Amino acid sequence: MAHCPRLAGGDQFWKALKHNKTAGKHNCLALDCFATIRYPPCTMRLADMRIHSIAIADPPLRSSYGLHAPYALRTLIELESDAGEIGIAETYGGEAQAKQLEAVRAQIIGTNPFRLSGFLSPMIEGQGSGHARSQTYQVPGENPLDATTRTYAAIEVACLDLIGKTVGQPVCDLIGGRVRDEVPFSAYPFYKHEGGGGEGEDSREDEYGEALSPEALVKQVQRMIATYGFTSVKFKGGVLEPDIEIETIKRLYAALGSSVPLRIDPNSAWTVETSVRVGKELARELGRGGYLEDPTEGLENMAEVRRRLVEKGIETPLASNVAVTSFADLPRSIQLDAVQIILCDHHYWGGMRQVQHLARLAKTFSIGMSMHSNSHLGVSLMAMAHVAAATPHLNYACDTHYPWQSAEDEVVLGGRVAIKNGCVRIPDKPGLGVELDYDQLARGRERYARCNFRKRDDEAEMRRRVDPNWKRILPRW
Ligand code: GKR
Ligand code: MG
Repeated sequence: MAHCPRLAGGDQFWKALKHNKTAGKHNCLALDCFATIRYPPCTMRLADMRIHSIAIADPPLRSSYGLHAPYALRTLIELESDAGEIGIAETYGGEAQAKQLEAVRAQIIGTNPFRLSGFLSPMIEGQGSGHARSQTYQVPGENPLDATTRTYAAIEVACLDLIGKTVGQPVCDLIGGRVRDEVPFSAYPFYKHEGGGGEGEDSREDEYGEALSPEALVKQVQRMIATYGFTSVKFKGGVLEPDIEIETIKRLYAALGSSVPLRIDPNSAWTVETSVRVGKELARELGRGGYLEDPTEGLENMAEVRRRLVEKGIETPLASNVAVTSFADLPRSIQLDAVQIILCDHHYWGGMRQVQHLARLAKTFSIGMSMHSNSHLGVSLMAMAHVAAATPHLNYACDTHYPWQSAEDEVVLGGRVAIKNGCVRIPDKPGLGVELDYDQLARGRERYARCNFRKRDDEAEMRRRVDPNWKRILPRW
């Protein structure tokens, strides 16, 4: 598999090193000395791509988009090199995503994974910007305008995993080197209906129970913290009357104390007026490392909320993963001071290196960085952890839906990735540090084949399960 002396290891490597020393080039074994050894070009090629559409049980979580279906859809991809090494990635699911990946097969097979991002670079920006491109009206993963960035990102992660496994380095160290070994994530409570996800005999245990009141929400968070040790909380609002959500945050603050940063994210459900009112009423609770995420729709409205809060002496930052979803959104957002924290996400920003570029820009303009998530398994969690580990300017704990998924659905060999003290540790292994469990993957594929879902549609699910007349209205309050 290895085409250079160092990769080949053993005799070839030591001979090359000895030769260099004899030639007077080096007299020590430091790793950087290897750079001057002349390597034959790497001839690794991608021999195969396998695309696995899977369904994973998902509890009935609520947001302003509607209701989560009993199954969330994900796609796992495997890129196999001509030497039989396999790189993996996880991304959004359903029919459209699988087709997008299938469509680039011909461009990928036979190419060198070290150079792949160059070949595919026209895909990296996606199309358009602003409302049409945003996640204001479309749930993440379903907007056709970022289809190419999502597809590119999945290929990039699988290539990096493959390269990491080939050269024996963790992905975070390939993309610039880690600045942290442990990546902090925050608890991600949702109002939810009864049920643990899945259907019929394939139903999951309802670990957290129904939570449709401030009291129940606080219990949900306490349970999550007891299990995972999270030290910050991102609460999904935009579901109940704003006064109930204000009450929920106040109770969380009373229960957890001022040292636990709190965030609320109603996914654009509020008017400017309501957003300003919530910002004022929660000035203390959302301070100290917390934030107000996408309270209202669009950059202009966000800027107006910011201006009116600052006028009142309230500095709570506004965060976004809804209004700012591409590089093309940055100039306007910066000009208006609409968003003070961007939630990055390699899955739709065009991969890990685009997230690193974004972080550099954010730092230049004194914008904070956090990370967004959607329902996902361990392969995505590890990719998120690797890019977070190698992004110095990521100054808020990342989101993760991981506590909402169950061991029965995990496709990582050895089971679920551990979250301890609220953190994911970068494993001392090459690539992403995880492998696929092929039996579990097959179960995920069977579930996909059995279930009727082929795209995420929270609005339809809300009508099916809760209220036949429900419509997403923005702003609702
Ligand atoms: O899982 O329902 C959900 C969330 O609302 C999700 O779709 C959002 O993308 O987590 C997200 C967010 O921060 O906006
Ligand atoms: Mg959000």
